[in-house]
This record gives sequence, structure tokens and C-alpha cells, in this order.
Amino acid sequence: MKASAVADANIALVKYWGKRNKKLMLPHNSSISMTTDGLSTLTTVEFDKKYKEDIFILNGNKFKKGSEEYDEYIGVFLNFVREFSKINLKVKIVSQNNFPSTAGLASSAAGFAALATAINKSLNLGLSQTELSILARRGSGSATRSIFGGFVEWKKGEREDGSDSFAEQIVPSGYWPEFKMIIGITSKKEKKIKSRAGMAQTVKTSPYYKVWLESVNEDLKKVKEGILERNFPLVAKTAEENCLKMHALMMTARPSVIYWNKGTIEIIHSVLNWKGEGLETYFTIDAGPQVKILCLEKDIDGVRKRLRDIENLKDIIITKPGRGVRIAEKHLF
Ligand code: 2P0
Repeated sequence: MKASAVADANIALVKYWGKRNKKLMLPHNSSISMTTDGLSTLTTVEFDKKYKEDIFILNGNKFKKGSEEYDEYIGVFLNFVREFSKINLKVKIVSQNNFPSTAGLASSAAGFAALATAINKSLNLGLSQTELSILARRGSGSATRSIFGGFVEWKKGEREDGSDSFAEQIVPSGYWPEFKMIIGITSKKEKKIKSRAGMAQTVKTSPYYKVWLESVNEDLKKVKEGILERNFPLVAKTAEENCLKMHALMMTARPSVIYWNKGTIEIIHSVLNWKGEGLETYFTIDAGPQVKILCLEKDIDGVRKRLRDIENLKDIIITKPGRGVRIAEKHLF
């Protein structure tokens, strides 16, 4: 049966950066994110004997077996799906993002959450939300969190088989709608170092990785508590500090992993200056050059006004806590 699903990207407030098991996609530490509202991927899948080979089309581009993008991402995932579902049919997958792919905007998170959900419907697997979160994780770690809306925690789990490594909702999207994220796009180019390679290099070579793991539990505790209490400075300040720690790890990897460009640095300095001008603003940055400015509804206009003075800014996207993955009636083919 043909089935479609929509998922939204999520942005981590406490970051996932490193795997303890690459095959099962198990992280070294737990993480917390906000699922965005409107940074969406729509994916349609159809398993059918009429397909002689798997077809994967993302944003109008066909990816072929043998390419790195196909083999290491979709190919591995589909192998797992066939092994797990015992269904040996070939599949056609068409996926469309409404935001720039692979530039640090978590496109793989939305992509694999939507794909896992569409596959579940298409093959009638009957998976629960938790099982979907585990399945999405096998495609991309951060996808485990996009199954749920609002604020979400991915529990790293302890078991070797990964059966306890999945996401749980902390609070739904309606709990804190005043929490805003203004994404400052500083480049629309594809990044040179994929997250997967960057994190493996970091775990292997950064002298500070152990220190990161020792300090991350405290960040998780503060951010979770802050979300439950709607304590904006506690959540946003901890998120900013956590992001800078993660980038310090990347920068001290060998060779170093640096995702920032001049626009990234310009926005960081601006956000830090705005705090002195009475705006309650913080930032977080992922595996790319975009800066996500965190603020409350009350400061949105002030931030927008000041962003006009940023020289190296290409575009902005304003988002807030959004919904979890859902089945779509519209098919892409
Ligand atoms: C996060 N990022 O927690 C962190 C922060 C980027 C920086 O998860 O190898 O695409 O597919 O599991 O999930 C990006 O890494 O990597 C990521 P894989 P993923 O959002």
C-alpha cells in the first residue's frame, strides 16, 4: 500500500554528538530537543513487486545505489527494514523537504522519522510510537526525537541491543508556545563534513570527550527542569553553554571539525551584545553554520529588527514547538 507521513526537524538543546555503537546508532549520551513547527519533510513510500530496484528521490534528485548518500543512509536502513519486517519487496521512496537539506537543519531527523512512519503504515507493521522512535533511530540518531512533538528527550539507554534507546516527550507543543527559535541562515551550501563523520572523528580524537560526557548529565537535568517550569533563562542559557561545549569538542578533534562561517560568528557576537541591551536572547548551533536564536515571544520583534543589521545573514526562519510525526493523505507520486 502507498503511504505518506510528515515529520518536522528537531533542534537539540542538549546535543547528541557521538555513538557508542555505530551499527545500532546508539549514542554516548542522552539529549533533549525541541521539535520545530513547519520545518517539514513529506515522504511517500510504496513497496510493490512492480519495482525491480529501490528508487529514492529526495527534493527531486534521484539517489542511486553505489553513491555514498544512498548506501550509507537509505541503503543500510532499507536492509534493516527488510530484515526486521521479513518483507522482501523493492520500494519507491519520494521525499520533499521545505527547508535547506544538509546544512545543519536536521534534515535527516525529519527525513527518517517520516520514512519510518510511512513504512509502518505501508507495511502494516503496527509499531507503537516508542517502536517507531527506535526504528527511526536506525536511520539517523536525531530522527528518534522527531517522532514526538514539543520538547523531547532521547534516553541513551543501557542495553547493548538498543531496545531502551528511544525518545520520550517531556511536554507537548502547547505547553510552552511562547518559546521561539529564530533560525539565522548564513549559508545554503551543503556542508563539507557530514555529522556522522564529524562525530566519529570527535569521539576518537578530542582530548575533551570524557569531560563532555561527565558534564552532560547536569545539562540534561537543568534543561528538563527548566522546560517543566517554563524557566526560559535556565533552559536557554544551559543550551547555549552545551552548544559551545560541543563545538569546543569538534574544534579540538584532529583534524578539527569547524562548521562556523563568518555569519555564524557575527550572530554569536550580536546575540551576546543584545543581552546587555535588555533582550533575553541565547543561541544554539548544530553541525552547520546556521545559528538558532532562542527567545520568548516578547522579544521576537526586537530580535527581528536587530537582525536587519547583520551583514552575513541570508535568510531567517521563525519557529516554535511543533507537532510529532503524522500520517499524510497527500502522496508525492
Ligand atoms: C543533535 N546533531 O543532537 C546533534 C547536534 C548535530 C549537532 O544529531 O549519524 O544526523 O545520522 O546519527 O543525527 C546530527 O547528527 O547523525 C545531530 P547520525 P545525525 O541534534
